[in-house]
Amino acid sequence: MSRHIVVGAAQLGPIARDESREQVVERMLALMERAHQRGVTLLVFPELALTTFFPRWFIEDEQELDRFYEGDMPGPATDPLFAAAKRLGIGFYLGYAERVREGSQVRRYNTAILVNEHGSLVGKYRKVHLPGHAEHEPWRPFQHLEKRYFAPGEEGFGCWEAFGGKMGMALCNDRRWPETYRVSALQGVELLMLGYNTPVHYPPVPQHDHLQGFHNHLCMQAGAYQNGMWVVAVAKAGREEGCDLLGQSCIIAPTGEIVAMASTLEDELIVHDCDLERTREIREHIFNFRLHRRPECYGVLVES
Ligand code: ING
Repeated sequence: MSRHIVVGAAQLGPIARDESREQVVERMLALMERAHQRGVTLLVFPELALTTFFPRWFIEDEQELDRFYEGDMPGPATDPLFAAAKRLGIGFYLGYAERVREGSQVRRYNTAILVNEHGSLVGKYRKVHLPGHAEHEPWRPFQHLEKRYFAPGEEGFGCWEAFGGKMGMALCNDRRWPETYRVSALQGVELLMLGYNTPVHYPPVPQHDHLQGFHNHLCMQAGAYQNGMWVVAVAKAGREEGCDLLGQSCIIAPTGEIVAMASTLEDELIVHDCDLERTREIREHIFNFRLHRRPECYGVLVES
């Protein structure tokens, strides 16, 4: 028995600070059309896919900062994505900066949504692990102000029935934390999708710069194997506003094998026919949680 889903990873090259959402959506629609020609039914876009990675700057002007957030989803610029999803029968994951009014408060999140092949919103995820810092640190060649520009997601990791299976979502730094995969797998997630914007240069520890590609795949291959799940990881890549972002978007099988990987730092589509039933090879054997897992020994994991 197999349960196939043809998945596409739609890597995006650099997005300029002054590039309009309409221009970016045009690029995404071109990738969606190509994905359609290849039989894709689920297309994964990067984190913060509609704009340049603005946390690299210290932006004091509130209005200037707000330019990078979406108030409505879908909104005028993203409606064409939802319409294309419906027309082509392709669902998608989209990462974006969300601005939402909660009572009298305005809250800002690093968010991803899952839209099904009918163009309907299936789920929303708000980034749990925010990296970087909250105050301006002028010593850095560029900032990483996610702790300033976003509130951490409070709902944690979810599981959504769609595309004939159980789907999970994460964002960027989440992929470095083993809890992301385990919490998702314990809810039954068979395919975890995530977008990332990863500067190759990491100012606090520059001696690790040459390891960024290794660490990127190490975390996700381990997470996939140890939890018997597919992982689809999609970069915003290339030299964006003078900052080199890691590429190497990939699709990883529950065995931990990379079955497809991008080879450019541009807009690039990679595709793989994922059999969701293959999660059973791992979950019914080596990592059979019911038979082998010892939660009574792991208490320290959930102490703060
Ligand atoms: N970016 C980076 C990431 O976790 C980072 C932050 C870069 C951490 C390099 C460690 C090394 O991939 C985001 N957006 O989380």
